[in-house]
Amino acid sequence: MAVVVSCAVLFHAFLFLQRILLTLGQYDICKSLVSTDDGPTWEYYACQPRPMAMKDFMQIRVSPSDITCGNPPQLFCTLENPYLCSDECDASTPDLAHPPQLMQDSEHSGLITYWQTVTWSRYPEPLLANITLSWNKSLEVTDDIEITFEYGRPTIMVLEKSLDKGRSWQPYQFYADDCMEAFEMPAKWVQDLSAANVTRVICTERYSRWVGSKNEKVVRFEVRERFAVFAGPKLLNMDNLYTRMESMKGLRDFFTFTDLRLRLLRPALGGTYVQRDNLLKYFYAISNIEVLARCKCNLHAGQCTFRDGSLQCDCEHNTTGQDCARCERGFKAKSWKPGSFLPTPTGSPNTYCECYGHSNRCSYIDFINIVTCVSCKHNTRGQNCQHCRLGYFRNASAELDDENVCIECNCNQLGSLHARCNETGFCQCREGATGQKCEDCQPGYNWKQGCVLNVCDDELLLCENGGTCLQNQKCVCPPNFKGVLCEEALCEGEVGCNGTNPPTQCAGLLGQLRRVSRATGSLRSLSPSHG
Ligand SMILES: *[C@@H]1O[C@H](CO)[C@@H](O)[C@H](O)[C@H]1NC(C)=O
Ligand SMILES: *[C@@H]1O[C@H](CO)[C@@H](O)[C@H](O)[C@H]1NC(C)=O
Ligand SMILES: *[C@@H]1O[C@H](CO)[C@@H](O)[C@H](O)[C@H]1NC(C)=O
Ligand SMILES: *[C@@H]1O[C@H](CO)[C@@H](O)[C@H](O)[C@H]1NC(C)=O
Ligand SMILES: *[C@@H]1O[C@H](CO)[C@@H](O)[C@H](O)[C@H]1NC(C)=O
Ligand SMILES: *[C@@H]1O[C@H](CO)[C@@H](O)[C@H](O)[C@H]1NC(C)=O
Ligand SMILES: *[C@@H]1O[C@H](CO)[C@@H](O)[C@H](O)[C@H]1NC(C)=O
Ligand SMILES: [Ca+2]
Repeated sequence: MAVVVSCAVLFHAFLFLQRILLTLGQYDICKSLVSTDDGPTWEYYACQPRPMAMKDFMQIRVSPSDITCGNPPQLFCTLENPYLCSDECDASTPDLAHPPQLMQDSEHSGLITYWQTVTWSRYPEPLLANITLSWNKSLEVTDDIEITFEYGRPTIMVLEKSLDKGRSWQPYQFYADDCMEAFEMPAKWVQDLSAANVTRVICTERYSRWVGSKNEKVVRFEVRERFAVFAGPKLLNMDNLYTRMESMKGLRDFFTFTDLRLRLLRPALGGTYVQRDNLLKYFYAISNIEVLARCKCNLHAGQCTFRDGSLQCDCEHNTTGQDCARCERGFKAKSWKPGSFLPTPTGSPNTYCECYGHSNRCSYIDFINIVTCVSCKHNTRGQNCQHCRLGYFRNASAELDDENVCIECNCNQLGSLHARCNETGFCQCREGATGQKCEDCQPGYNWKQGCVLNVCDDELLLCENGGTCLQNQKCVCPPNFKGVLCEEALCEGEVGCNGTNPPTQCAGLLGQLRRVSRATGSLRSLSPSHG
């Protein structure tokens, strides 16, 4: 027995720990001081406030106005004790009153306290009640919404939500003991939802069938099971969920609301038909409404506080407003954007339009986990359009969001190796070329569709024996000489030769030596001695 108990304790400790882990550790800081070569600077991240028990901040309204029991005082009984109708609801006696605020009190004493309605004495007119929960603030639900019913759960009800502080409403989930009969909808289980239909509004019979009023008191809106579609059954892969939140249209909004409304349409019946002879056992009673959620701050705040009667994000990243949905005064020039869960794990604040105004489209690349700008304009490129395209360099005196930030390298096609240049606009030159754009030639070279090594010139590579240098490329030799520098006498057999062969051979060698030294620069000191 002792073993069983400790296992149970361990198991609950584990569940508790897992709940904590789920809610902590991710996207909880907005910025941090990091050291760089230029000294410490702020780095900014996507951030969101911790989840809170939102029942502490909700405004409850019930309608119709005379639905709460006790005015005038009345008797009621229960489904499990239908003939002992001696319990009393009396609004004027604190111990016997069941006002709406008992749905959100904290029950420290261990005593269950609950709101209770009048009984169904007007049957067959339906017993209808609306409970509206308002926060005057966008919230993002982080855990199951749990509504605890005393004396049995309703056989028909609808949970609705509003995203605009009650101006418009939409159904969130339908609940009935027979979905077809009540709503003409097939009964579904949240477990059956897949990635493709996780935001589908379903009707469930799971919380409406009679199992005894003590056994199952809770009606749930299943948030964790929906998260699990992406994060796995133990919600360990939250990164995947956050990634989907970013990329899947409507997913974040599905978990967002400013108000909730419970429309109670038919009370618990005890598993049978309505018994007209004892209507005092039909009513609604709710002891608790648990809503674990965080303030929606568009990933621009790590804290949310209750000020001036409503929750407000403590905005960072130069944003402001209740949901950090605007730029702070003085930051209007940069258009506002929500932060992004991506790239994981820190996300990005998107403080500046992250493409520096060179693109207005971003896309998420799944397999390398980055958000990147699409179709950067103004000759920019890169994840944030923060670099210059190939063949352009950064204008050092222009801001990154300037249209003129990238200047064309303009490298001379013939003089340079490629179109790229360095940060100051210098191109990489081919052999012999020089200048910022490689449009000039080094000494010893001359421009001829690029810089070409001189064959002859007026300084070192002189044409010999009276030859003349033609455009540095060719010695035009007198009739009886040949060779690159006209250094070889033209011998027609043995006849024409007058015994000067040895010296001309020597001159030919010298010419070759000079050319080699021009090219390498290493033998330069040899040449002038013979010049
Ligand atoms: C509950 O709210 C719905 C939607 O606004 C409304 O049509 C209905 O009359 C309300 N019911 C009660 C009992 O107030
Ligand atoms: C709701 O919140 C807004 C923004 O903080 C505030 O201006 C307004 O007065 C609040 N309304 C109510 C009814 O509290
Ligand atoms: C959701 O999709 C799955 C399969 O992708 C299907 O089995 C299930 O019935 C769908 N649920 C609803 C409510 O449409
Ligand atoms: C907010 O503005 C201040 C002052 O101009 C600036 O130093 C800071 O970097 C901005 N914060 C972000 C996240 O851009
Ligand atoms: C560099 O940027 C400055 C500031 O925008 C601009 O005045 C200048 O003309 C730009 N230089 C070039 C070469 O485009
Ligand atoms: C660019 O290249 C030129 C020439 O090689 C050099 O003088 C300059 O320092 C280089 N600039 C940078 C930023 O590397
Ligand atoms: C030998 O060559 C020189 C010039 O290179 C010339 O002046 C001389 O007449 C030539 N002698 C003979 C025998 O051909
Ligand atoms: Ca209570």
